[in-house]
Amino acid sequence: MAIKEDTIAAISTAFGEGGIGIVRMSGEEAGRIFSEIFVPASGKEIVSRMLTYGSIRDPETEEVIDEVLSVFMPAPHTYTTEDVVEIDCHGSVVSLRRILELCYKMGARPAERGEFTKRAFLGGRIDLSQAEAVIDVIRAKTDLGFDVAMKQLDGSFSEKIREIMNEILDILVDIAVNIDYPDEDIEVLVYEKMEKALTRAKEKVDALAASQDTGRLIKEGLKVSIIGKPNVGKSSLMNALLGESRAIVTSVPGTTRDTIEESYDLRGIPLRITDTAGIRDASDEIERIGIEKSKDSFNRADLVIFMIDASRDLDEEDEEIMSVIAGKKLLILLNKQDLGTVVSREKIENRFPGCVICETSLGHGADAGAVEDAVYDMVMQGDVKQSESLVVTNARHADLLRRASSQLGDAIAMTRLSEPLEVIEIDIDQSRQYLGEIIGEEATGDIIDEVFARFCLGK
Ligand SMILES: Nc1nc2c(ncn2[C@@H]2O[C@H](COP(=O)(O)OP(=O)(O)OP(=O)(O)O)[C@@H](O)[C@H]2O)c(=O)[nH]1
Ligand SMILES: [Mg+2]
Repeated sequence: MAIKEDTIAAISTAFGEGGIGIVRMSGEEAGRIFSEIFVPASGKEIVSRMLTYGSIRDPETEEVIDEVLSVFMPAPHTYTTEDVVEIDCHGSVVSLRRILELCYKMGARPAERGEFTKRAFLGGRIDLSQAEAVIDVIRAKTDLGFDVAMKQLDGSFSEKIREIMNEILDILVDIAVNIDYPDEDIEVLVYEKMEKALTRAKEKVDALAASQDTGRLIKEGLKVSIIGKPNVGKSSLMNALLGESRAIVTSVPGTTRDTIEESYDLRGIPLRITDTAGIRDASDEIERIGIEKSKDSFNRADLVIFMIDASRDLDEEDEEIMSVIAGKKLLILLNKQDLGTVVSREKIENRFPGCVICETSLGHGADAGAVEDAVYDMVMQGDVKQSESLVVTNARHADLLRRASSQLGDAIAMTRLSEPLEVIEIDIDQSRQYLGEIIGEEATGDIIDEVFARFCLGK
C-alpha cells in the first residue's frame, strides 16, 4: 500500500471559539507551503521542531492573516511519519478557516476523516488497533475509558495479539515440517503436542474476547433503569445521583409520565440512567404509554434499581413488578426509611436471596452515596479494576477474536480425530489471519477505509 503523496491540511482543534486553534499539514509539500506562507518575526528563523513566532501571510496579496506560533517537523519522526507543519493561530473560526484556505491555495488538499492517523498507520508507525485507539482516547468521557484506550494506543493490546499469533505460527511451522518430512513414529506425538498448543492459544483468545462485556460497559456505559410503582422516590433518586433537579418530584403518584435518560459518570464508569414512569395499572392514555416505555427501559437495562416505599406495606403494584424482575441484575432500595420501616430487609432478602439491598431516605436534598457505592461494587465485582488486564472495547476486534476462536476450536476437534495435517492447517492459518486483521496485518483496503471513516476531521 503506497502512501498518498499529496499534502493534506485540516483544522485539528475543535470548532468554536478558543484561545488558540491549530491548522495541521502533512506531506511532501508541507515544508514548501509553510516557507511560502509563514513569515518569522524579525530576528527569528525557522528551526525544525522548534516553535517560531511570526505571521501567516498570503504571498500573492501580501495580506497578513494572523499572528502565530508555528513548527515544522521533518519526516520520519512525526505523527504521520511525513513532514508535518502545525500552525497555532488565534482560536477564531475566521482565522482558522482563512489559514486553511491559504494552505489549499498553495497546494494542499483537504484531509479526509482520520487521514493523519491513517498515514501514521500506512507509514508503519502504529498498527491498526493502535490507530483505532486514537479515536477512543479522543472520545473517552471517563478516566477508566481513557486508561483502557491508552493501553491500546501504547501497543500493549497489539503485543498480546502478536504473542498469540506467534504461538499459532509455531504450530504451523511444526505442521509444515511434518508434512514435508513425515515420520510415522512421532505422528502420535505431533497430534498430542498440537492439541495442547492449540488449546492454549484458544484459551488466550477466549479470555480476550470475554473481556468485551467489560469493554462495552467502559465505552458505551452501563444502562441503569430505575423502576418501581408510582411515588416511591424514583425521580428523587435520579436527582440525588445527578446532583440537580432534573426530574420533577411531587407527592402526586404518577408525576413522571415519560422516561428521562441522563448520562452520569460514576467514579469512572459511564452510566446511562433512566428514570421511568411508575408502573401501575393506569387508565390515563399518556401514563399508559409512559409505562410501556418504562417496561422497555427495564428490558434493555444492564442493571435495574427497583425501589420500594418501605414505610408502607407491599401492595399489588409492588408484587406485579416483583414477579417480572427476577433474572435481571438487581439492586433493591427500601426507600423512605425516615418514615418508619414496615417492609423489612429480611422480608425482601427472603424473596430475592443474595440480592443487593440498600435502605435509603431520598427525600428532599438527600445524597445518594450509599446507592452509588452499591452500584459501583456491583459493576466492578473485582474484575474491571485491575489496570493490567487488557480489555477489548472495539466491536471489530471482538468479532475477529470470536472468529479466530471458532477456527481454533475446529482445529482442536480435528486434531483429536487425527485428521490429515494439511486439512487442519487450513483452519489454524485462518485463525492467524483473523488475529492479523485486528492489528492490520491482514486487513484489506476496505476494512482500513471503514476504520478511518469513523474518525473526526483533522485527526
Ligand atoms: N419522607 C420521604 N419522602 C420521600 C423520600 N423519597 C422520596 N420522597 C417523596 O416522595 C414523593 C414522590 O417522590 P418521587 O421521587 O417523585 O417519586 P417517583 O417514584 O418518581 O414517583 P412517580 O414519578 O409518580 O412514579 C415526593 O414528595 C418526594 O419528596 C424519602 O426517602 N423519604
Ligand atoms: Mg418520578
